[in-house]
Amino acid sequence: MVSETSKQPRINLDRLLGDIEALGRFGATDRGGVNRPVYSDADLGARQWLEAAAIDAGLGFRSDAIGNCFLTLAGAQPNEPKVWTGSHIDTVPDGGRLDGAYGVLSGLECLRTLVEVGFVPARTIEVVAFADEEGAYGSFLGSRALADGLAADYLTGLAGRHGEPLADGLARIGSSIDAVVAQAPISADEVAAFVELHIEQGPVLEDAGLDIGVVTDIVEVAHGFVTFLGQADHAGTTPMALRRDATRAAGSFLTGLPTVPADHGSRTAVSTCGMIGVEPGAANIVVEEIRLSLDVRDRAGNVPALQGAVEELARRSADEHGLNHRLQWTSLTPGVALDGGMQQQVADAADRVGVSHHRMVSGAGHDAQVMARVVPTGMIFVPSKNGRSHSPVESTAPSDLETGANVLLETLIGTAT
Ligand code: HGY
Ligand code: MN
Ligand code: MN
Repeated sequence: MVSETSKQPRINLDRLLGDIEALGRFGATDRGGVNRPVYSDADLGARQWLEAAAIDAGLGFRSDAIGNCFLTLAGAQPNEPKVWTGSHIDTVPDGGRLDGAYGVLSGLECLRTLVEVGFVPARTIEVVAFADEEGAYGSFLGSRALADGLAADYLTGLAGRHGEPLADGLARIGSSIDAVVAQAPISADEVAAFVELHIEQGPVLEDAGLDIGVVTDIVEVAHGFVTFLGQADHAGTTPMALRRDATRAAGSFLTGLPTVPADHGSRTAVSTCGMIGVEPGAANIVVEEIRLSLDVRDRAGNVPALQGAVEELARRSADEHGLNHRLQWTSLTPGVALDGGMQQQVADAADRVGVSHHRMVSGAGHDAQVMARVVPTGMIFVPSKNGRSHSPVESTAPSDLETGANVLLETLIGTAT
């Protein structure tokens, strides 16, 4: 569709809202959220839906060994480096319908609109749905396969949130670890630019009454686990003074964890424990092992200091109760400053759409911070209602969804011609 004022193509909001609704049905929960981990039945259904939607829009479709999907609008100069946009269609457990999906579906709607108005870009434009951004097996697995390549020994050690080996997940999409290892990362001359459209997932834009976030930096994210080691005993007969109850050390640790960012990080620093596992796991057994997940974040370069403080807190918490512990970091995704030229492309696109914009840091991790390692990368945010996300209440006003998709469309036209 072409806008009356600027004669520039504009997306069709009803179609985009319909796609968000349709994709949200794959893994829909009874709380109004979405549970769609990578390689799950819901994910397989979503992939098939996406392929059909791409073909129906007159686009090409392919997927790679790790399960990244690519929707393609061929350019007039097919040998020129491509322009990529995209995000992820996997979700956190009982997450929202927009986190990731909004960026992929807006990309689809942008390419559908370009086909509709007969606009042929010079460069081929592809929408990428990256696999396992949310880290059911390993954070940013799909984008890391494209940017860095993934080694066999790393992949064979990966398991899903419930222990299922990565090889089993890959088999569900007809792939294997060997196929992933054999897939070469992209070369610098394959892709000229990458831009990701995403909901902000925080309160900044809404509080400031702004339409668009032009992302300048994405935080560094470290994930890991600390396990406190006690001794299983009868919950009724074992005298309190003789118990080696792992929950006591975990209690001290969880009380201290929220103070680490303020004491050891910048204003952007955060930390949390999102997963707790207990063994043996019965009400009448003193806990032998308690395993806590770790998520610590801060501006690029600051996270190692936070990790040191967390390690010291774990040591102190175990010693205080005469218990042992083990702590293992499983990933550190470096923070990045996004390409200045791409930031300007996004800001200029927002000006052409006629909306306000604001440069800001992303406290959430994104595939964009992985792609930025190999491609000039930009990121566009739209406001989140009450700053909520990773929850069924996640939502963004349709007018804001439309604005973001049109700024993406203008950014793609600006970078692909
Ligand atoms: O954890 C994150 O920031 C993202 O949702 N994967
Ligand atoms: Mn997320
Ligand atoms: Mn996301």
